Amino acid sequence: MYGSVPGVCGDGSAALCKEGRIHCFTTMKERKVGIMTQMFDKEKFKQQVAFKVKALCRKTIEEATPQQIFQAVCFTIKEEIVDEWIATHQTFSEADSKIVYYMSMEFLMGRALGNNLINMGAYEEVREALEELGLDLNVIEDQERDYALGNGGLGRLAACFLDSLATLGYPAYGCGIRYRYGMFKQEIRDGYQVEVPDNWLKHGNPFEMRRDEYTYEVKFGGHIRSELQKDGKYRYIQEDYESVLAVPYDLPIIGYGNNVINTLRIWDAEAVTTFCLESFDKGDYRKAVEQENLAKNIVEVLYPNDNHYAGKELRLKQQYFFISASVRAAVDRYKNLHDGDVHKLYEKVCFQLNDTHPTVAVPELMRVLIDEEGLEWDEAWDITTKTCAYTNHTIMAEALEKWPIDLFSRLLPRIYQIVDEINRRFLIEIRSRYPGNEDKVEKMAVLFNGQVRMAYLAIVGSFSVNGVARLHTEILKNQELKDFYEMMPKKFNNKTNGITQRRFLLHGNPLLANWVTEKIGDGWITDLPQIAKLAPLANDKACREEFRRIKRQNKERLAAYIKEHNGIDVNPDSIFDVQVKRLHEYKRQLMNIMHVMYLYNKIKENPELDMVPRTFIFGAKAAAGYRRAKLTIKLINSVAEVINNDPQVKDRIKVVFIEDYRVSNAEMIFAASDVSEQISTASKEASGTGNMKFMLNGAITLGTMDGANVEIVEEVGEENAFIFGLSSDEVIRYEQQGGYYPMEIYNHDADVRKVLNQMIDGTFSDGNREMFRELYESLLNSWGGGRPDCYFILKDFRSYADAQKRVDEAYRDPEWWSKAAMLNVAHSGKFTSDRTIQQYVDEIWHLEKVTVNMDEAE
Ligand code: 26W
Repeated sequence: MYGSVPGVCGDGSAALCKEGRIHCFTTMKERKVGIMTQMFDKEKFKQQVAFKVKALCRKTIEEATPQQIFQAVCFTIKEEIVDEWIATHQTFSEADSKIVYYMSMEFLMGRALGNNLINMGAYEEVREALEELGLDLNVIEDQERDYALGNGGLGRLAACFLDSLATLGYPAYGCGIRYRYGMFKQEIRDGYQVEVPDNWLKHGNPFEMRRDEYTYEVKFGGHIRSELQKDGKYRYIQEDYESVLAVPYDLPIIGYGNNVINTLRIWDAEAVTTFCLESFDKGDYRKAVEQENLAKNIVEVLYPNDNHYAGKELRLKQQYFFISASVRAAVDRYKNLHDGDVHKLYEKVCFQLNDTHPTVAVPELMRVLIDEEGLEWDEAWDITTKTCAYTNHTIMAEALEKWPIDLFSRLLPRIYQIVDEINRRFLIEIRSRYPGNEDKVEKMAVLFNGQVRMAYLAIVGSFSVNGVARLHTEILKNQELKDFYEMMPKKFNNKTNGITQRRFLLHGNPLLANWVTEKIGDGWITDLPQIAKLAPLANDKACREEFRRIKRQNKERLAAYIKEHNGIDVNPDSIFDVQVKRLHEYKRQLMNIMHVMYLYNKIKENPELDMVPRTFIFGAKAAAGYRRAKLTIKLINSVAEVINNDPQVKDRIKVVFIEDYRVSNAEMIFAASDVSEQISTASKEASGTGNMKFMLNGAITLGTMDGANVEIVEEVGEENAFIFGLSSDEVIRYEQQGGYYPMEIYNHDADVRKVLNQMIDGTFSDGNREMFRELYESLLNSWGGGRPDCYFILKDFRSYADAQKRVDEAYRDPEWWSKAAMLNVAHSGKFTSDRTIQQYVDEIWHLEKVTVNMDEAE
């Protein structure tokens, strides 16, 4: 659109595609061999950026703000890739490829520009081009807001999966919601978290493409009238409903070096009334306003709850809204390619449900097949259960979605009828399998106690149920979903999570990435297990020295960030001990800060205490309504305030809370870390993915045998990690016994007692004894019901402190430390999301790779 003005790019050497658009990359033919090897025309690129700045903002490069330059660069890139994007979809259609639709309420994408440039293979070239214009690519990248359309692990996993799917050349759509406000921005005021709205679309999103032509109407509420037709079948008609339009916006997901560009489709809501003024004509002004509000509200904001089900009606609306649109778009696309016949849908379509949040896909697909396509129940059920697959991401009981039937049926009357029928038929199955065993019916029914149990609906409606780490899947099979596993063992499988090395090493840690490439070539970028070639280098003194120098530089980069954002001086020679993740009791940030308090007490008792200087770094957002989590943030900041300003500490300990932890600063934090705190109560963390990002960047895990930590230790060897604490079996056994007595530990362990007492004696709260009382009580008494210390913080404390002591001792030997850190990098190969995706493809999705040939596109 912007580049088609003749004469702007000028000298005729640029590639000209059919529409006469001028590319900064030379001919299509050369591009065939992959974007990596194409020729980048720096001068053309610079001219394009200058032209865009002029066309978009009526400015010259010199006059433009960094934000305007950012926009211009992104629009230039978008034009560069649009042919591949079109060609990719043509290839899918021509090959009649099977497509996976990754259905997710969350996509935590982070920033797009840097990643897009990397995957196009143009990062260095663009950096140089901008430099010649007097611009710094880092500064331009910093103009971009994170796409924070997710909470934490589950959302970021979805983003990593999209990157891997495109890079491996598998046909995929991400389907989600275009929230107006994503994850809130966190500000720390007086040590407390304050949530500030994230207006991420303030400057627009240069990479997105609105696709009006694929709009759907989604209906809510009203009632269902059934009508007997001539052929003896019933027709179900929803009446007196409210509705909204779902309008898709597409974002390109660029594969690394392969011309494949997949799509993340996020749905926006618009009022129907702006199109159809009928309501106004009839004087039904109220309804028109209501529909307007419905549209506005539905996509207004991401629910900032992680691992906690709140049961809000609007959340269910969000779920059905994006699922109905996505399911119908997928079915329509299939029909267009298959003469309108949906009987073999499952051969070409798979819906992967990212946790239970998209589970209404099961009854929605049934509705489409029965009500719109005229299929019989059994046919529709066969297709649905061959199309849907479900991933479980948590065993935390409070995360389980159970919708009250009255709410569910009022909002989704037809969907509820279908769920009711699914349940009725499933109960028959249970009773025939377990005659006379009504206990089983209670335990497994989809509808029970006035609630719709979404996880059970997802299991019954899917052909695959997977956990996200080996231990997690075993716990699902043997505990949480035992009855289902017993009845349908073949559905259950494990897919240990992974992360994309393209963002979390290549982009986030350029120094280490370049060094790795220097040593072993660049094969690791698309084949991470090759990174094992580094292992022998861990025995080479010179290599270790180089590795240490890189870590040191990354620590300096983070230290500068901390200085700028927190005003705290940290010592890059200290151990950077980092816990960054959502704040949750089971993740035990409280145990970490209690250990810091314990160390502080040791220094106060013995001012000459010999310890390696340590910088304890935290980053965490707490759900806005999660009081105890927010109080933990306050405690961390209060402890920081006291320790950082106590001259007696002599800088042996620093505590830093990094404000607004998010994907973009995470990339820098992982690169600078020495110790990776993965200290969840065993059995509670389904997998964890931060643990993998730290490992890839050469931090050593200090952790419990939980989630994917188990597999990390298996890869790197227990001698290259610091493992402590109860095992998941032990935790589960205690839980079955009704817990343990933390008061015994309090009574017998003077160090622990002192730390606990300091929570209520005002040491860290200017004499205020009440401020942290809730935390104290949660550990020792049954504050607000429930068991005291149900996350076993006191139980694990000694073992944790011992492991921390081992860290201190080990760090004194830089040769040992850098060797172990290098071995962590070298053994991280398993944890690429490329491996995870390949397993999903082989065992669940059964997709074929495509190659996008740009020669043919011409
Ligand atoms: C309904 C409220 C709600 C919101 C989010 C319930 C549950 C969630 C997510 C399932 C929480 C989540 O992000 N789980 C994390 O998923 C990661 C990816 O698989 C795992 O690595 C983490 O261990 C798990 O906590």
